[in-house]
Amino acid sequence: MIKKIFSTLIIILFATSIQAASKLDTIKQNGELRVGTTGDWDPMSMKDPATNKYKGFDIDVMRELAKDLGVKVNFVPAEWKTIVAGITADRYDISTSVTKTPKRAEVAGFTATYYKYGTVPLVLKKNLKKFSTWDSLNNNNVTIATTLGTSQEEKAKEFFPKSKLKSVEAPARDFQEVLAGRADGNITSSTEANKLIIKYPQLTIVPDGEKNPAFLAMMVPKGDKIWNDYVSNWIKKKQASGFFEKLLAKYNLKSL
Ligand code: KH2
Repeated sequence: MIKKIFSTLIIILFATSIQAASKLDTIKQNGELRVGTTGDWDPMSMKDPATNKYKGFDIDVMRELAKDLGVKVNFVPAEWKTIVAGITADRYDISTSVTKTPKRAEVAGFTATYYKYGTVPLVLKKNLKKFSTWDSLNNNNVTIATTLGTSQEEKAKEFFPKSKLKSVEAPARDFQEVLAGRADGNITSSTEANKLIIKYPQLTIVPDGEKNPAFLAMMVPKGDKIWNDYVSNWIKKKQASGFFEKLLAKYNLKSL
């Protein structure tokens, strides 16, 4: 009996040590880098519905990473509400950038960061008098729209504890609720807000300043230090060589 328990223990130990091998090895062996991406985040990851091809800042980053690894890149469709689960369930080796949040950090690893943004509220221009500050949106007769599974959904609870929160599921988006009058406001990155107010002139940014400086990074499996170090060092090397600077300019993004 004791012998049996002992040999089972040895087998378990052996099996876990095999599992602990780095993704870096499997990626090289398979000749493929599997990248989870949502394809709905302008300008980070955008899927062209006509061709089903991905493009964007993070797509260029991942193509370059795969090129430097000497492997081909395979973009795996992901959704915001399950993007973290895709990492823990090994559906992909890495994700395109997401906002670093404490909740995500509990189960996934974050690489070095390469982009920072601030958060702003969007409201209808015709309501600007009523909603001219962050504070004016924190009220029990106010509805704030969020998109399920995003960092904005996490943050809205903190910013607007008194307000009603309404979460919609992508491809539906929070700002569409504001446009349709079903919500009074939503929050998003200043980068996206500046694009949206051009596309939808009915919308405006609440002129009360940015909050919540947030950092973007790729997600990798939590325990895999070798793979995380590899990608993080690659990011630093590419920052030093000017690769990121050029790419930020290509997509009209501010540098870190
Ligand atoms: S985050 C990304 O990592 N966004 O901050 C959120 O959760 C991206 C704002 C869903 C595309 C649709 C744009 C929400």
